[in-house]
Amino acid sequence: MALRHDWTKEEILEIYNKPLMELLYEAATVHRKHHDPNTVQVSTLLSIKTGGCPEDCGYCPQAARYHTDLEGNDLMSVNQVKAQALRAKEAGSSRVCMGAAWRNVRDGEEFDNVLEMVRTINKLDMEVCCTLGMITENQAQRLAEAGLYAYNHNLDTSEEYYKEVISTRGYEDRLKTIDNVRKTNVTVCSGGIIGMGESEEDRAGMLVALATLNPQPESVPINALVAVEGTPMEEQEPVPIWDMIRMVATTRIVMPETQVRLSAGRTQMSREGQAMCFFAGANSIFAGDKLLTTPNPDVAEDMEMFKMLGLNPQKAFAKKSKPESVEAENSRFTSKGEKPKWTRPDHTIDRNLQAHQKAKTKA
Ligand code: SAM
Ligand code: DTB
Ligand code: SF4
Repeated sequence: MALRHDWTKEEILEIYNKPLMELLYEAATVHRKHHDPNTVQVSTLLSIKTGGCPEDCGYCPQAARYHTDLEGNDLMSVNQVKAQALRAKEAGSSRVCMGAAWRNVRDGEEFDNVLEMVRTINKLDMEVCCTLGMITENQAQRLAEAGLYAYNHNLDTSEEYYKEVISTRGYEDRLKTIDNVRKTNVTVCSGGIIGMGESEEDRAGMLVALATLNPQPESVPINALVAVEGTPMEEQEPVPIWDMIRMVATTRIVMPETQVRLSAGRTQMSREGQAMCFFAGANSIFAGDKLLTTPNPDVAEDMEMFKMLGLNPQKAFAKKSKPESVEAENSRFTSKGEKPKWTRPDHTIDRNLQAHQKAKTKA
């Protein structure tokens, strides 16, 4: 059956709110039709540039304006990245996702170094993903040429609720970056966070925005908010596991071919809870004792869980062949020195302002 790209919020809400056993059965049926239910992708996160970010994302410990006890660092070296990627490969990961606390990518030495990191990991026969903030079409092409497999750029929530979370950029900037990535052969990874105080309508709204993209994203991370002290969301209650299961199942039903990633928040989840998420169609996780800056379950414990559930890690390039990687000296693209016009709506978000004020008083 052809994939649907015309999902409505009402339809998605109806799925999300089905009696749980119906929802699980339907999601598991879709899952089995499109994927091997015993294979789960294992991806390792690597924070190549931590903290000091100029944005005001209300959930993020890396935003400079909040006080979060975070030790920031400058861009890692290519050698450091290679060593970490090798460790991840030995631990069973087929993908490395490099994250940088940037608003957007700027052409120059640092971006050239990131391109070299992409080439280096590609040569290790691993899938390489980057999440570097907003990028232009030219930057997406340069990443593709270096051998990037995926670009992560989350929509995070519905367009309506986005305005309650971030004031330093707009939803349209996110969509534009995703579109820039889509113009290349790099796959799109885009998802969001639940537990930020959003309504069920907002959760459904985010899934509409993702599922109506054509093509749909190849991977969709579903994060449960990690409420970090100092951020505007420090007092958010943990997401009930049932919400996570419903969100995963609904994502699976509306995006049947996508890899659905059980992302941040797994340290709070029991094995039984995670098992239900896998049954509901999650087929990817982040492994490694750290996400970007916050804790994640132990690799050994995750592997024990895989054994217990009879799950096998997915091999690299199982879904799409390895991209070619062109050396810097043979590149067909040069920096265009563009100054893209990303928006800066700068509306007021009370809880973000309060957290910023509190951080200033503490300093
Ligand atoms: N700066 C880039 C950007 O914003 O696109 C890339 C890194 S950013 C940390 C990547 C994603 O991590 C965010 O879009 C958000 O979905 C997720 N994230 C950040 N902080 C989180 C938290 N406390 N809990 C759950 N997810 C979080
Ligand atoms: C995604 O959706 N989740 C990851 C990855 N993509 C970049 C990041 C989660 C970050 C959780 C908070 C932290 O560790 O800083
Ligand atoms: Fe910066 Fe990304 Fe964190 Fe927002 S989510 S503050 S852009 S690192």
